[in-house]
Amino acid sequence: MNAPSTHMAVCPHDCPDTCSLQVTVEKGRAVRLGGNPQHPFTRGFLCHKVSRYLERVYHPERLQYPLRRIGPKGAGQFTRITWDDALAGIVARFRSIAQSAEGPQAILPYSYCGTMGKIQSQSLDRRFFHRLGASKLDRTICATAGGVGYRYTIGSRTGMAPEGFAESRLIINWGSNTAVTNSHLWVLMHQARRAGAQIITIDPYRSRTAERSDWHIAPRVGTDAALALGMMHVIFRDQLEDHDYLERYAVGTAPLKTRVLQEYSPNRVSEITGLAAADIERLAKLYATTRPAAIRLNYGVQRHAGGGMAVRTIACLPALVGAWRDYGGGVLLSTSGMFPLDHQRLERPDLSPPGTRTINMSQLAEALAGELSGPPVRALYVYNSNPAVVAPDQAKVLHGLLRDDLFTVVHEQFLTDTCDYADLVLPATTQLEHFDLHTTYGHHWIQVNQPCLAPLAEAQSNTWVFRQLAARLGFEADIFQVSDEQLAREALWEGQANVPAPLQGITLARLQQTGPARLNIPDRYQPFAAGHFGTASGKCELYSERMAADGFDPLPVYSPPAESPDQAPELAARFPLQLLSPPSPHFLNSTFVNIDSLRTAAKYPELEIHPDDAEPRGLQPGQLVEVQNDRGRFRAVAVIAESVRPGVVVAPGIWWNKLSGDGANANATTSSRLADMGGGATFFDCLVEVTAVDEEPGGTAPSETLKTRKVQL
Ligand SMILES: Nc1nc2c(c(=O)[nH]1)N[C@H]1C(S)=C(S)[C@@H](COP(=O)(O)OP(=O)(O)OC[C@H]3O[C@@H](n4cnc5c(=O)[nH]c(N)nc54)[C@H](O)[C@@H]3O)O[C@H]1N2
Ligand SMILES: Nc1nc2c(c(=O)[nH]1)N[C@H]1C(S)=C(S)[C@@H](COP(=O)(O)OP(=O)(O)OC[C@H]3O[C@@H](n4cnc5c(=O)[nH]c(N)nc54)[C@H](O)[C@@H]3O)O[C@H]1N2
Ligand SMILES: [Mo]
Repeated sequence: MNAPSTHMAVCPHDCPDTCSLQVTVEKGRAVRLGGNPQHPFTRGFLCHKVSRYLERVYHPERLQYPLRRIGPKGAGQFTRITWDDALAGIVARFRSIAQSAEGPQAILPYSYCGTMGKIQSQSLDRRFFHRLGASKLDRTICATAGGVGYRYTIGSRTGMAPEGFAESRLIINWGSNTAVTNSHLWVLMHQARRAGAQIITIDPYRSRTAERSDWHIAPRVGTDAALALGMMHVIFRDQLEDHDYLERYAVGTAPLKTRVLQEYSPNRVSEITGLAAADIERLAKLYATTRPAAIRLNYGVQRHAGGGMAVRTIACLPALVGAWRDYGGGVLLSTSGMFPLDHQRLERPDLSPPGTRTINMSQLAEALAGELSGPPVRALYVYNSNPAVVAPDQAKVLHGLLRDDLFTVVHEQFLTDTCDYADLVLPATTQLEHFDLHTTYGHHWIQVNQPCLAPLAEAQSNTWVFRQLAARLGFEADIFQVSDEQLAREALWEGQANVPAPLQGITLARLQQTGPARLNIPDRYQPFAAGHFGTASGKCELYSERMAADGFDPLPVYSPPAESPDQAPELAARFPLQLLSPPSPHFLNSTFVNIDSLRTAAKYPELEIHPDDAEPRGLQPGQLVEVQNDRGRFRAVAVIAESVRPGVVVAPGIWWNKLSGDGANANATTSSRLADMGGGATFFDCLVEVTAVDEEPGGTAPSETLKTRKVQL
């Protein structure tokens, strides 16, 4: 019993890599955690965050007991209570709201991907809120704009095989910080580079990926569609297109050709993007004449008012040059659409009463302010998310969370900023303490996570809580008193006759016995080498009837950002800088900010600014600055560098408010405006001004306070 044992687990975090983990447990305690060398894609190495996962599991500030608020909202003052009291309190409040005139839709679940595991993020929780009749949550904060845009062109959420990148000769990271956010794919890109491939990165910011690429192209923020259309112009003008591929497998070539030849000359695109016309020419020619040519298309492109259209447009490029014909060619946005789990059975959307409203999670600010249609939100149940920190228009979100007539429950591993506003805080298990089933959005493997530790103190898993609440509300035992393992079997279609082909033969028992399993797809997976797109026409839709029916331009077009000097000159006169706030390499969204070793590595909230913008503002390196617009303000330490285009500033995140200067992070300035498609968030479409903060004479300089700020919980 006391001999060390080794267990297989899965990294739960929101990242395309979904690494396979190996954990050594000795006397009930995890003593080592590393990558599983047997996993063919994640191959035994971990990022520097997750290799410190045990610092999270055994952190002295892990939540251990349910807590009830005793101070004002936002103050984070709590007293310990029992689970019985906590559950009874939730049930009483949910019941009284459901029975009131406002009804159960006044209850709003709020969750995202604190864990990506299907069971702890997307199973009994969904059943519970559906059965309760609560408002539904549209989970738009990350990927929906691009998801919808991509589907218009391609017809599914499928793309080239990630392994194929090792054989590419030209690789474009388009709005993708691959070296940081998808490190196992980056390794394959380097394998290709050693074999002679060129790596290009398109990003207004010299990210770590851009720094390590052969060519960094830095367009103006939110102008990617124009760049892609300029490439198409050159390709058609110089007859570099793949006629045969287009003829067989695409629709709309002729109108697209006419549009790009007439409207998107390199000179016009140069004006929009700020790139030299010669660079646009060179990029187009390289892309059209190098095979295989791969595009890693990621989130940087999507988080703008025109983000959906940008993704839809870039996704047309491989068809133009026939890149899909090659293994190692095409575009990869996400592999998430390749795992056909039985979501209907798992989530039971049929339990939700017809006509139940849906609230867009990117508009939490509006929802809490009572600005959306339907009853006001009276109760908020947060799990797997930290909205006080990650949601846009933060001041308004926090204002809503302060409402005394709002009943807020937060299920968490740590006392996050969101917890500070809760009426009840519930302690959550970590990945080593609960069961889960994992698909992924970055490769083709499915895995099971077996718990190897007993839950810490009174921590409980998400599904445990929903089972308890369901029982107390008298919900059907056959739907709710179901084990995590049984839920996994249901997700895998076990016992059903019509198992989708990619999942045939993949059972929970097999995953438990033999570890990660690859979907049943060909070894050298090439989805569109010979057409077979998922669109209505079965072809790559350069022209899309569906888009026309949905009120969009049916052809690719440049759809500008909402907040840019070109688009909003009056706003830009007051707030002339475009703010990007992508994740810091040391954090995973807001997860890990409270891990001392990682926060020390990230130092303090920084703002990278170009010397041409720093100089007229009188900024010195290392100086404390305030970043602001009409929505709010936050503080950071200035880093003056040519790592950003003039006119662009970058604040890596996502810092906890209470571990930042003045208690706010970059989301104090971001807007809850939605993208053109999928109701997506527009974090990177944000104009701000930056000013120096005077250091206090005599006292500790504010920048020093910010730099030395420690966890104060
Ligand atoms: N280490 C780490 N890894 C992560 C995460 C993390 O927090 N930390 N988060 C995970 C999650 S949830 C996600 S969604 C993914 C995100 O993965 P990525 O999309 O790779 O990450 P981002 O850093 O959000 O955006 C990528 C780049 O887009 C750039 N960008 C911003 N605006 C534009 C634009 O208009 N055009 C172009 N071309 N580029 C632009 C940004 O400067 C940034 O460098 O990463 C996942 N992996
Ligand atoms: N300014 C700006 N804002 C952004 C972004 C950006 O790039 N810039 N990125 C956006 C993107 S892409 C995303 S995906 C979102 C991410 O937003 P979130 O999904 O909210 O991600 P995290 O900040 O990592 O918070 C997840 C929380 O879940 C908790 N958790 C982990 N496991 C469990 C569990 O098993 N049970 C429970 N109950 N809790 C658990 C963690 O402790 C953590 O506090 O942020 C968005 N916000
Ligand atoms: Mo995300």
